[in-house]
Amino acid sequence: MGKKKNSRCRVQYLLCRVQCLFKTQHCNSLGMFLFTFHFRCPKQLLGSASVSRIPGAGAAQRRSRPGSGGAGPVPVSVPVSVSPGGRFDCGPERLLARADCEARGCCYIPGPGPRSGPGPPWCFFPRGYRSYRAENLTATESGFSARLRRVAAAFLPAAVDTVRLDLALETPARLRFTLRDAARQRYEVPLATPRVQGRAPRTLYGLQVSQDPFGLVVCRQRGGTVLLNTTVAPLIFTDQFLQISTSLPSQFISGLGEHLTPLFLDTAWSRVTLWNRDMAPAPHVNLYGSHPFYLVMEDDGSAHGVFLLNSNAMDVLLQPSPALTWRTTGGILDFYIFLGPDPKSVVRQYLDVVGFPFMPPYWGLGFHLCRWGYSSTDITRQVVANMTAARFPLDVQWNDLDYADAKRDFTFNKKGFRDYPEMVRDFHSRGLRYIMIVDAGISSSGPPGTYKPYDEGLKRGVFIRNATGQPLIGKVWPGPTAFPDFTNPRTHEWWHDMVKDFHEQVPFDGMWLDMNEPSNFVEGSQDGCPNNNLEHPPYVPGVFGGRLQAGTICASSQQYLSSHYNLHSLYGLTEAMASHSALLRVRGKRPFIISRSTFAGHGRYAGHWTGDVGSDWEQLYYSIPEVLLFNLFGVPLVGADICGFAGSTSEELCVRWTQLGAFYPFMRNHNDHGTRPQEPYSFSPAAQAAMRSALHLRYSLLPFLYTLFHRAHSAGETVARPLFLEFPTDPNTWAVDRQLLWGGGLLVTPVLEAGQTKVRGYFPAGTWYSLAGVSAPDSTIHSKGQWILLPAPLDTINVHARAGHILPLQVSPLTAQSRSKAMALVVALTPDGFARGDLFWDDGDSWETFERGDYTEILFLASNDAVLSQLLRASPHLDGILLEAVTVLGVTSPPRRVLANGAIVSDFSYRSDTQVLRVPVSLPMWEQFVISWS
Ligand code: MIG
Repeated sequence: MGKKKNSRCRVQYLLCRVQCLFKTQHCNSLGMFLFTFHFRCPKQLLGSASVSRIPGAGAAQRRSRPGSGGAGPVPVSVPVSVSPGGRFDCGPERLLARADCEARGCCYIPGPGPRSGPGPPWCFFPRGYRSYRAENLTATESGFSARLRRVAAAFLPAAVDTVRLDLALETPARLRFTLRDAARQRYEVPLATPRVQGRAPRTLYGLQVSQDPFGLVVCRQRGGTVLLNTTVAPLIFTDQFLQISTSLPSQFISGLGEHLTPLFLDTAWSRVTLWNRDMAPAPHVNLYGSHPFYLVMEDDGSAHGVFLLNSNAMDVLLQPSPALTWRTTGGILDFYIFLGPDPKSVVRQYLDVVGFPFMPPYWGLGFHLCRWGYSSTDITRQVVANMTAARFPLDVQWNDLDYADAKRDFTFNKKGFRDYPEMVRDFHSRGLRYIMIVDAGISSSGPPGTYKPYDEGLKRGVFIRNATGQPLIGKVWPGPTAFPDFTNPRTHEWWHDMVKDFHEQVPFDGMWLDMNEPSNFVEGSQDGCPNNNLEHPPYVPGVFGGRLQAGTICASSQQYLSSHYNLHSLYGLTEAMASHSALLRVRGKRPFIISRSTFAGHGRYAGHWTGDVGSDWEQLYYSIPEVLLFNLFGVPLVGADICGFAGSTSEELCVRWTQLGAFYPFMRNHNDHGTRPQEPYSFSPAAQAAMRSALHLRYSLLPFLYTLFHRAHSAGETVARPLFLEFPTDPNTWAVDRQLLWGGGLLVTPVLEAGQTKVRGYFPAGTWYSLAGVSAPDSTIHSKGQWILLPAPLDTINVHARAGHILPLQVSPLTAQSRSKAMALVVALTPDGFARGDLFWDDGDSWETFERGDYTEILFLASNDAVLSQLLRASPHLDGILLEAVTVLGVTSPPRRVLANGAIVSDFSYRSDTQVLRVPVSLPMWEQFVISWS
């Protein structure tokens, strides 16, 4: 017995280098694969010098204990041992005692650290543990394929004997590989991804395949960095448990949302669980969305990304070696690897696969106001009146469940909301837009004939079914509810009809999709769930509540495309798709949708708010990494509830939150019922003034923000951007998540702590001009790449323009409606006098203006003491809009003469202490212009 285990811990590594198939260079750092290695259990090395490298292993004692397995000391030829930080758990589904562990052919070393919980596993795979052997490696049109034959006894049920590997060199920077059951069709995520013909030449990546045990290595052709190496642990492929591990080239890994985390994840034994869940944001739990995508910063500032296209409940484990393990409970393993090589390219390459973000209407970038508890139209109207009276910009007024009749979708209560349609029309006549909440669950308990959405839905068979084929009934706000199955095309038709009916009564402008994880107040259903292997899989990821049904519907309930077990985390995405097309058909304009639940690819259809965040300073901070991460996920229209949702805010917190919120791409103040009011007008005059100035700052920047959204929509860029995306070769920027950029040109440094009037921010090397905040003569920052302490009194948020950028602004706007007013430019010169920027402009509301070419695009360029505009594309939409002012930052010597289109400007002003040149002009924006100074 011991002998047998021994031999399994000493397996020959036979390697085949695939590059011989493709004539690519091999990765330098993988020279070791040219040799055949013997790997063995570290415990067999305990007699050797390596014992000191395994602290707390207590080797001598253990070897002397009878029946402890192992064949005694073995001569050590190759000192390859598994360091504690590099151990991969051999008992994923349960804790194993030594005997069970060794029966799996694994190694058992107690400690260091606890037996369960975070830390090195006591039972772990030896290097070279055989699970699958690659055979029939064959070149294909797009890459190669192989059959992986299972060579190990399975320790989890329903192991797949033959796995088919297909690898495609899709583009020079992107490869895809899938692992499927060779004998049987399995569930695959129904997300349309690019179809690629042929094989990309001259790829950035090199590949190696280890044949036995099977493993795949992806490295950079240039420099040889190993980006992916699945030979570190065995592949496991069973019906309901699929696992694959990889080394990571650095510990700087970001992504894998949605979670309450810093921007970069913790690789010291952390676990990230993906399974959409209605859950007030807290650390270490699965939240509303699933984005199985990560981005890693490599030592030299290169970046790569990995996307696992899989929608099943999963855990992703991170460990210090550093390494990562995917553990999913179904589907197939469908991986995309993005080689960048810079982090912006990684994001774009990811979005090439899941889709570029939708273009929001211009009004959607204004200020949104909401709360749970605006219990009548009178109160809602009063809120709007108060905003106007207090001179706060407001573009979109919202209502929560209060409007609905018995909390049912597509109804309104005829008491407090008797004049609901009139209220919405009144808002429209003042230039406001209106959005109301729509919950996922459809009330199912009324007598037939009393609630059309349910009656019609039943008739058309749109609801998710339970084991007996009946609509599954759970319980949400209206009481008993059925859940529309948005994977069924008929459901989309039905949803459209309901949206249309309601819109004919209440002309709303957008939809707020809540409770769509889907959330359920009873576990599974009113009748519980069947006892089967979908409800109780052999491995349950670390979901909050411990069971898949917790807070949602039965995993084994049936949807049109597959079981809910497979489709659960797609609920919000599919609802957003249905709502997007319904709104488009009903309104004929760009849809505006904010959804709580999300999945990869969501940004194509909708935005996201970060759910029930608490009104506290910690959550204020976490909102920055959340917003930045969703930008990496291709969901740029994102924001947290300003001033916090749950619990009562404080005046100071609400001021700081409004200042930061002015730089969320989606800016909404929303509040729970029963807590203190937090509309901007409900605070002291001083607090109101601070909030007003933050709002004005945002509104003046809307042309810039809108242009960034266009870049996101048309080119896969981010809007709110982490510093590392712009400065990847400055490692100081990587973990910065208490600041954010808008595009490449604007750096926001908010105060995130109570009682502070100063704030420290990191300024990458270069010149940064204070745009807002304290504009003293010395406020320009010439940074060598350093942390800088900035003054930040309560009425101030620090915002800096980056040298080299030109920002288009709106002059003193009060609503997004005032986009027809005048514009201005801020020109932030580099020390050698250069800057550039652009403006995208259309009617702000029509569908596919970019796609139809119905827009204006202007390039702004500054050099040689002049700034000029160049019309890249013209349309009538800018007609009548004048450029009123140009502010040039960094003009080092006083100009004597300023010309606008050749005419002398006599009333320019210049301050030599601030080096700011202000040029008042009156030039048509729709024509090219030149402004020069000398
Ligand atoms: O169970 O509609 O996240 O924004 O105000 C709570 C009431 C239901 C949760 C949403 C929140 C909303 C609330 N909803």
